[in-house]
Amino acid sequence: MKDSPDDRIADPWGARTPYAPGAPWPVRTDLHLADGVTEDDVERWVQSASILHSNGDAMDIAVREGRIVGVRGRAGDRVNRGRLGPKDLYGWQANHSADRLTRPLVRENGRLVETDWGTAMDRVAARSTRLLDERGPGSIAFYTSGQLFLEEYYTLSVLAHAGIGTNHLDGNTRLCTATAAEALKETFGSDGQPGSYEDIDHADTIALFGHNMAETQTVLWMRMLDRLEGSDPPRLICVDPRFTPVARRAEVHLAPRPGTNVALLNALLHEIIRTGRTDRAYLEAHTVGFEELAARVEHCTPRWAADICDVPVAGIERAAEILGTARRLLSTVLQGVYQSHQASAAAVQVNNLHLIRGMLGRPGCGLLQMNGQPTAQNTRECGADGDLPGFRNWQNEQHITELAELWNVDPERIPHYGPPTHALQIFRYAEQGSVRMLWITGTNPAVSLPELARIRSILAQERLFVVVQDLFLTETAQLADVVLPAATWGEKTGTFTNADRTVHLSEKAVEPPGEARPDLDIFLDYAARMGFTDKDGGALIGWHDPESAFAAWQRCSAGRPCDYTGLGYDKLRGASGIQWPCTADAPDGTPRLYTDGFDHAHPDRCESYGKDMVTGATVTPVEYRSLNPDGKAVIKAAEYLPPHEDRSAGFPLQLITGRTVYHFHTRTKTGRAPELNAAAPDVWAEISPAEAARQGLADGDLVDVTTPRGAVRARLRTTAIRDGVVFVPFHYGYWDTPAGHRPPDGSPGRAANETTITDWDPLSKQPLFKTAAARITLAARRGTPETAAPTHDAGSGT
Ligand SMILES: Nc1nc2c(c(=O)[nH]1)N[C@H]1C(S)=C(S)[C@@H](COP(=O)(O)OP(=O)(O)OC[C@H]3O[C@@H](n4cnc5c(=O)[nH]c(N)nc54)[C@H](O)[C@@H]3O)O[C@H]1N2
Ligand SMILES: Nc1nc2c(c(=O)[nH]1)N[C@H]1C(S)=C(S)[C@@H](COP(=O)(O)OP(=O)(O)OC[C@H]3O[C@@H](n4cnc5c(=O)[nH]c(N)nc54)[C@H](O)[C@@H]3O)O[C@H]1N2
Ligand SMILES: [Mo]
Repeated sequence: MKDSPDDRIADPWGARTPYAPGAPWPVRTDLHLADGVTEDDVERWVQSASILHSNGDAMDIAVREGRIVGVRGRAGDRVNRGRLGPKDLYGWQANHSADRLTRPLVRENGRLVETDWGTAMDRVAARSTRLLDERGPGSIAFYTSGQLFLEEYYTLSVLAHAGIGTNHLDGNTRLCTATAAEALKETFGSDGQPGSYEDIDHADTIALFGHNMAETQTVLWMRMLDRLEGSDPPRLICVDPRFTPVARRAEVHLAPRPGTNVALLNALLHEIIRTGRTDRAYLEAHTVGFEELAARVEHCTPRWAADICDVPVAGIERAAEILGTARRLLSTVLQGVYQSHQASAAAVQVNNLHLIRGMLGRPGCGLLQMNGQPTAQNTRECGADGDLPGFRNWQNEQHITELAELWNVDPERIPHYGPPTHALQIFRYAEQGSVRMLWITGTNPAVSLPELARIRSILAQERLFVVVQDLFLTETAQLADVVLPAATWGEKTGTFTNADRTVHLSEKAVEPPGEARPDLDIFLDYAARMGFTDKDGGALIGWHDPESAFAAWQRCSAGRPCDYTGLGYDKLRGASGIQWPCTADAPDGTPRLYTDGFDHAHPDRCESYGKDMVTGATVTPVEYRSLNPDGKAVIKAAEYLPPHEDRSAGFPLQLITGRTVYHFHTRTKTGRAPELNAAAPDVWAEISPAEAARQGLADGDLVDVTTPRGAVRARLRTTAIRDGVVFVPFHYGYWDTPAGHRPPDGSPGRAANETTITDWDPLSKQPLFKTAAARITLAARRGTPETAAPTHDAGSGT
């Protein structure tokens, strides 16, 4: 069928195509073209995939007269079978936005002025050289993205690790899926998604933990809706303090107090063990650590958890019954788990749930420790998140030797004296003065990091040389010393990998605006200017375009869990994306990992020896080898610990932040797409009607949401959410306010991160965007003139 996108703002998921268990998901081809353009007018369709979430929805870009004029889902692709979500149907319009950066900018006498590429890149190279001479490699840091292409990350990773020789390289993936990676490493020894989207077709039970899939992976949710409306539908469990669209379809919805996931999960594990619903043979053959888990959750009864989480005992028992009797269980985990104080501990308990029930490696038995950003998987596998490329282990000398041979450098040149520096620590070093140059690519930390007043003051320091590579003059770019205009999706070629390991090729469809250049070209230019060499004096980076960069990466991935050696651009030009590992032995890719044991967890192969579940201290190689000599899955128990920031008389509420279906992050793209912008033009705050009554507030009032760090001024919406919890979307920065930038600190802002805390999960180092103590106060009654709104026009939202 074909779906007309006329009302995909009002109905983000479009028409249903129900199907039965085990049947293929029917095709539905979604299409959206600019006003007045018909399919006959399109001159070329250029292959690509979605860049506005991690689902990897394959699409063709419609081109006419050198411009993008629309998109169409690819019917043959395994991921979406032709479907697209609202952001993808409309978001491409941002490519042609009139305010794209078209020339490099440099700071002169305090102001950013246009210049040519040579001048801008010379400045970056000269500063790098001077810092290397005067202060050494530890004075240079890179903060990148989950939105560039694989070829770009690998190049950046090699130039940072072996060219500069710094350990200060991380991605905004730290804010996003660091916990997914960590949880997979803790349990399976290595990153790498066990499951497949096809598990949705087979599952009889689906559980979503802190994942508002309906709004954040709309096409995956369409697949679930089609199962729910077909014959023999799966049973759905949702764990989320809000009554999200997912919760509304769930058979059991548990709405815990934010920050209590570990207590809830321990109670579910307790019940499954108590009722004898474990798979003893599977545990025996494939795991270590079960006895400790059983002992640790012994006291975690549903009644115990009900008090902590404030959910009904019967609800926990019901969920445990469903999970305990499932025959094909699929679970997904995302930010409601990852962005809290026990993020890794909780995510690991979901892994444990699958292990004790033997629910892995078979159709329908899927575990999706989800990604968020489109190319976050590649940031991780290429080592642009600080870890070493190819999921190599910084504590394993053999892995370092492999990289050193591959790059033809001395092993000592690759920093591996300690764990990679995580993003918030990089900013801390910049604050303290040991980091003197920070190169930011494809991320907007002046809106997306916690505690924005602090981030702004760090970036604004005179002594810190800030390079920002972006499409627009973002809130972050405004604070830079050099701004490099980048080409983006549709304007450059490269590959990327979605949350279920599906690799797609995205081809260049149109020219970038003005002098904007692909990120790969910028990194290669920098490497050439810096003259990075290998130990024989040859060029460290010997590739020159996307395809040769991909080939270099294939060599690096060989023999590792994320083996790309069987792939190639030509192969990826076929009907569908392909799941890694893809090798000569598995030329069509690999639907599921761990169909036959957990060999990536072997002490010689594993990416990590694991961490302490409370402190995050690293386990030593010797300890790991004695715990898990044969490479089995590791069951790790965790004690529940309360959230770090307590509510108090002054801050009686819990603040959680997150997303709406219509916007992507700091809205640099979706805010420039008219349909999406109109659907959610300004920030709002959600509390329950009962909570509003308690606070003397009403729907539509203008309120300030205040924490010990700062305040956000927003329109109040009363919605179905736990009493005592306030939700604020984090999308709204300042670029589209009348002033275009944040006015001086002190007044309430518009960005949720004015209020969030500098604090992180001890294992994954992912910041805590989902638990802070807050209060909500009236700024102006609905309908009164807004004299008190200094920072922006607070529209009513929708
Ligand atoms: N429309 C849209 N889609 C996106 C994105 C986007 O910006 N917009 N971004 C992409 C990216 S990078 C990411 S990372 C993903 C994120 O996708 P999600 O994780 O689905 O999105 P969030 O809204 O951040 O958080 C999910 C849910 O966590 C719940 N939650 C809060 N606290 C708790 C808690 O203590 N326990 C539990 N169980 N739940 C809690 C919130 O109520 C919220 O509904 O989305 C991707 N897709
Ligand atoms: N309070 C709160 N804060 C959060 C979250 C939350 O739930 N609550 N979620 C966190 C999560 S999960 C994430 S992923 C982050 C996202 O936070 P950010 O990564 O900061 O958000 P984006 O707006 O996606 O920023 C991407 C930037 O890259 C630019 N860009 C796009 N394509 C390209 C390209 O090809 N090349 C280059 N050079 N630039 C490009 C865009 O214009 C944009 O400025 O936010 C985190 N912050
Ligand atoms: Mo994310």
